[in-house]
Amino acid sequence: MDEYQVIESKSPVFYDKYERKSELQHQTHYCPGCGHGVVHKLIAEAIADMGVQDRAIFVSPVGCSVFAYYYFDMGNVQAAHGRTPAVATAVKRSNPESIVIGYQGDGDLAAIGTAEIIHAANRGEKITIFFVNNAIYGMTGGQMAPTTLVGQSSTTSPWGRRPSNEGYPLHVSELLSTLEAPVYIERVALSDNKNIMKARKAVRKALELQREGAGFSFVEILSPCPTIWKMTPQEARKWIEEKMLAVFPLGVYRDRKLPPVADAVAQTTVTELLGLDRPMEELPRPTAATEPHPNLTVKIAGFGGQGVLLLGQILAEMGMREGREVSWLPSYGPEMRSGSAHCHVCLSHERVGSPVIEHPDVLIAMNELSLHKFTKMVGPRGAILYNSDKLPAGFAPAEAKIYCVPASEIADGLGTTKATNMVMLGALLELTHTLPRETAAAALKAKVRNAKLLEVDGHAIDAGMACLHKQLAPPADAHAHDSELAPCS
Ligand SMILES: Cc1ncc(C[n+]2csc(CCOP(=O)(O)OP(=O)(O)O)c2C)c(N)n1
Ligand code: SF4
Repeated sequence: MDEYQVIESKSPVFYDKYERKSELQHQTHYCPGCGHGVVHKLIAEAIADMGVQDRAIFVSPVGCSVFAYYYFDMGNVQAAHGRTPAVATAVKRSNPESIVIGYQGDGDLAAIGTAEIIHAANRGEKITIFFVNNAIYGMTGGQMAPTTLVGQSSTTSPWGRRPSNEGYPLHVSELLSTLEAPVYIERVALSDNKNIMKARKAVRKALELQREGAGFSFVEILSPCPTIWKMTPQEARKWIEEKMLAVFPLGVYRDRKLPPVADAVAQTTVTELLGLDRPMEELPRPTAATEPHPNLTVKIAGFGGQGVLLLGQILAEMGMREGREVSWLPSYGPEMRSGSAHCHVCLSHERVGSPVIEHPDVLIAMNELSLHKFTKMVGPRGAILYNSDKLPAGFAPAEAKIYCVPASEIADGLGTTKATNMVMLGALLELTHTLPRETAAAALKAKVRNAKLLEVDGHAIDAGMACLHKQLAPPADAHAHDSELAPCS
């Protein structure tokens, strides 16, 4: 009778087949002897034993472990380089019941992602980060990492790392343990079986703390990269023991159940932030008055000081008051005055997919430059409101209909050119009939403190409406029509 039986099994947390390549469905893409495979196994076993596979979400990095989502049969998100802690934060705060695992290499976490890890740890995000430190950039062929040892050569430090030129190795566990919020930080190593068992324990502990809702937990794992280190798997493990442990001492750097200062205010979830925790009936719905009106996209362009951005804000505010989905996307140059400024406003009955507008329904061109620059964006069914009484000489005919509204002049006549944008608002309201005049008054009242200016703004809106009205419905006697206000095209 056999004294022992060989059992080959795989954690149920891994997919049965790895679909990455048709001919490689039973093996990972990792090199023989690579630590990533071992860490994956430790995480998968812990998740299975804890019975949390259904609510576990893995956020993979950019690096050799970028394909982790081919292996873990759980929720998967692949973050941009270094952004795992930020993505994991969003995932956790959107799904507070989930177990969120961030997984990062040392290039990903300690170089391009330094800010993300520090701030996620400092906020005490209730996530777990596994930091696989192999002292090098593996995926890209062996460039120096922040954790590369002094004297260790890499493709970008072939002479060996010199502190005077490349600085010292970054000690991430020590660095994070200076912060108040983290509850658990430990450094472990995959140098031999005894240490792998310690790593196994640490992985479990970190995940268990998260399950208990404790706070930010972090495990740094010193891990072999035989390929880039140009060693056999055995030599690589030995190198960890002989070289890395001296620089990166193993041990527990933080171990507590809760952050030191008990805070009565719970972390804000994404659901709360977006107000989605209210019953559906309480969410703003389009009113009957606005329902028949179509969606509207507007681009407003001019120079700083013309109230371009404010006009966009007021439009968006009006849309919100009418129960529309809205977006307002400003863009302006570095100059406070006279630089170019424009904004995009969407007023929609559905969720706004993108705040960027390629072909606005209406372009409000507050100056000649904007007219020249943006006219081509407006299609044949669109319209342009141009701040002048006539088109510039030699202006090529446009596909869209252009209405000349001498808004600055009208506003000046009312006492201040500050109201130019409100003349344009009036013209827009008359042109589109998308939003009621009264809503403009209400939105303005909330924004403009100065009573005198508020009054002028009201007159300006009316004047803009009247100006457009004349152009839209010319009198029966065309000869009696005031040529000054005729449509430009
Ligand atoms: C924005 C951006 N910058 C740089 C890269 C190139 N790049 C890909 S992976 C990587 C570093 C990988 O090293 P590490 O995080 O240590 O992971 P390992 O491959 O060693 O597991 C770099 C610099 C990239 N993909 N994207
Ligand atoms: S290059 Fe290094 S880190 Fe990447 S898979 Fe190979 S051994 Fe692992």
